[in-house]
Amino acid sequence: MWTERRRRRAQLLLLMAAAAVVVVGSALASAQEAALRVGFYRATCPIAEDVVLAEMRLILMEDDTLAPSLLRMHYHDCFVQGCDGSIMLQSRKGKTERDALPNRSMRGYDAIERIKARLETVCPLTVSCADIIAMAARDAVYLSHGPWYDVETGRRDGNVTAAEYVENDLPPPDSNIIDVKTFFSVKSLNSKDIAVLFGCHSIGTSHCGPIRKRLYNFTGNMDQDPSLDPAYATELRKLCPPPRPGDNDGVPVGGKTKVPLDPGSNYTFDLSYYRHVLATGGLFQSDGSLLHDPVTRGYVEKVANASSPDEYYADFAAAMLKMGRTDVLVGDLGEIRPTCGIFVD
Ligand code: HEM
Ligand SMILES: *[C@@H]1O[C@H](CO)[C@@H](O)[C@H](O)[C@H]1NC(C)=O
Ligand SMILES: *[C@@H]1O[C@H](CO)[C@@H](O)[C@H](O)[C@H]1NC(C)=O
Ligand SMILES: *[C@@H]1O[C@H](CO)[C@@H](O)[C@H](O)[C@H]1NC(C)=O
Ligand SMILES: *[C@@H]1O[C@H](CO)[C@@H](O)[C@H](O)[C@H]1NC(C)=O
Ligand SMILES: CC(=O)N[C@H]1CO[C@H](CO)[C@@H](O)[C@@H]1O
Repeated sequence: MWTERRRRRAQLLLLMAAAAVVVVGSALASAQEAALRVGFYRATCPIAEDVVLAEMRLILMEDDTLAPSLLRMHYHDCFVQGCDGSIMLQSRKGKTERDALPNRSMRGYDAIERIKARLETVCPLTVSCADIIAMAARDAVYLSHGPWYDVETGRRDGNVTAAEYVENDLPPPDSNIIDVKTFFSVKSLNSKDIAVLFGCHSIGTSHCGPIRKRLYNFTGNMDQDPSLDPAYATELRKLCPPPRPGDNDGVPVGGKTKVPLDPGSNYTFDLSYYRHVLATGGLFQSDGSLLHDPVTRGYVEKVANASSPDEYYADFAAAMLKMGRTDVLVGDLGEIRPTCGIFVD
């Protein structure tokens, strides 16, 4: 229902981005990258990262399902309007990123606000919401038994947001590899980055909504996606019953049931996501799409067979830093607010 229109918009955005690169390009990009750095708060708030990690431990002790949610939040923040904390902004008129369709399954806003409140007591008006989201994502991976990496900081917060940006910037779960590559290349992320970052789906769950189509009405003839392993599909159909009339429009998340993205190890950040995709075709069509391109498929096979996670973890750190540099506000741009979820209208 949404892919075609969004694909065309993404292609247009890609052309515009290419044009912009030619005009202002490298000067701006390198100025932005230069301002983000590991340990940005070393002088102004040396305990910032310790406070975030300590608070994250408490938050996840109360609800460990928030780890994947907070990792996902960094991806959504970065892809929509840059990593500028704008995912936290609220609107009385229902017009922000928080109000958009993919956000109906987004969680963790209170956790970010809680970390921000702690930081305001120790270093008032110093640490941006965008950086808190980036640090929380890193800590979420680490506390899910994944790798630690040095996170870059120095982002400032934006106050511009719109629900429609979300639809334009985030690929939908029924994307094929061409769509995925188009959306990611707008953010200067290449095929390897895609294959690496999709490993985020090693933790967390999905509602039934995003997979209903591939289970029950793949081509519109009440059929099942043939690229999905039949045994896995049977298991998913048990968890996610057929949609009732109106479900696809009225209840985008598709009920309360949640299914693991990486069955068997959904709260452990590890390499099993890649074995899962190879064996079953993955939960979303976008996960399975990794198998339909030589570069991404080669990467999936390599990681699935890896005897040690070290190389993947190094790739993951590099790709997360790259994603974390997307359209950031640095220097005099943006602002540092006392709270993150301010109302913009
Ligand atoms: C084509 C790209 C992607 C698509 C289509 C996609 C789609 C989705 C969907 C539909 C969900 C389930 C939401 C729900 O119903 O609850 C989800 C969950 C998740 N996504 Fe992605 N995603 C993509 C890329 C990424 C990337 C690059 C990351 C990390 C950097 C990421 C991290 C996560 C995590 C951790 C969850 C679990 C959230 C939770 O348990 O609350 N995703 N994704
Ligand atoms: C199946 O898909 C077709 C084509 O998109 C649509 O017209 C039909 O209403 C769908 N059926 C159900 C039960 O969702
Ligand atoms: C995986 O997710 C499902 C659904 O949320 C949950 O019931 C199950 O306990 C999780 N498994 C693990 C190993 O945490
Ligand atoms: C890696 O995995 C693929 C798919 O399971 C398999 O065909 C291939 O032989 C494996 N390669 C190595 C080097 O183990
Ligand atoms: C957004 O931030 C700019 C400064 O960065 C400020 O001038 C403007 O008033 C802010 N707008 C809103 C709606 O808060
Ligand atoms: C968590 C959150 O802010 N969810 C919002 C997503 O969008 C719907 C529809 O606009 C809002 O009602 C939710 O509050």
